[in-house]
Order: sequence, then structure tokens, then C-alpha cells
Amino acid sequence: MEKTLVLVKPDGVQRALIGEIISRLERRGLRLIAAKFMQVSQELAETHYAIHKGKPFYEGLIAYITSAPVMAMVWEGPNAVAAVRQTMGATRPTEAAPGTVRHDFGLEVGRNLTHASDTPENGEKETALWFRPEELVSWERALDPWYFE
Ligand code: DAT
Ligand code: MG
Repeated sequence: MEKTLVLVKPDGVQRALIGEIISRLERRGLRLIAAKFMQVSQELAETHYAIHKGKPFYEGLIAYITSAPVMAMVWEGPNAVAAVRQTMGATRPTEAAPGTVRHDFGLEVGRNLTHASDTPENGEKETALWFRPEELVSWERALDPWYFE
């Protein structure tokens, strides 16, 4: 089953949007397999965003993600990566489609509320970066056959 790492970033936590964001993913039919509320270390932030090192927004991005706790989660399901990216919307809230999290709650790219893995490979890599294997819960929902064909 495809996995994706989802973060409710510090602005989402401070604005009390954790429940709203989880609710949207639950209603979509995705299955939660791991979650923790945590303060992100400088080291984890730098590893997670290593691909953006050197870009003009990098320092601000690291400061943002470490500025308050985040809600880190792993969700799984068929096409979980694409489904969650779609639910979150485009990186810039002003380019995100109406009905997406970033559109409905955001204004600026530097306060875009969530992270979601961008490929299935990164879903696996980011899951391994943020969670220990024993923190992942393998389970079946009674309603899985009504969400997953
Ligand atoms: P996404 O979070 O949609 O996967 P990304 O991986 O390209 O986007 O960038 C990671 C984060 O960095 C993004 O959520 C917000 C910030 N960011 C990206 N591009 C930016 C830009 N041009 N100016 C400011 N912040 C930016
Ligand atoms: Mg990204």
C-alpha cells in the first residue's frame, strides 16, 4: 500500500487546524498508520528539506518548520501520494484550487499549512526519516473494502 508523510506545519498547529486536516484525510478514505506531535529539531528540518538547501527561501523554511510543534503522520491507501497532494493543493495558496487545504486556509507560500510527500519513493523515504519502524501500525479497518477496491 502506498504511504505518504503528512505534516501539519507550525501555522496549522497554532491555528488549531490539526483536526480539520485530519478530518479531510479520514473522509477521503485514507488510513492513518502513524502519528506524533513533536517539536522538529534543526537537524531533522535540514535533512527533510535538504533538497531545498541553497534556495533563497531555505533559511526561512527551516525557521518556519522549527518555530512551533508539528503534527507528523503517515497515511496510506491506493494512490495515497497523489490523493493527499490533491487534498492539500498547490504549494502557493493563491494557486491552490478552491476546496483544498492550502486554498481554504492559506494566503502565503511560507505559511502553507502542510507538507505531503511528492512521490511514492519519497513517501517511503520520509516515513523512514520521521518514524521508527515500530511506530508504524499495520491494521485493517472494518470498512476498508468500501474505500479500497
Ligand atoms: P510542497 O510543500 O508543495 O511539496 P516544495 O517541496 O516545492 O513544495 O517546497 C517545500 C516548501 O518550501 C513549500 O511548502 C513552501 C516552501 N517554498 C517552496 N517554494 C517557495 C518559494 N518560491 N518561496 C518561498 N517558499 C517556498
Ligand atoms: Mg515538497
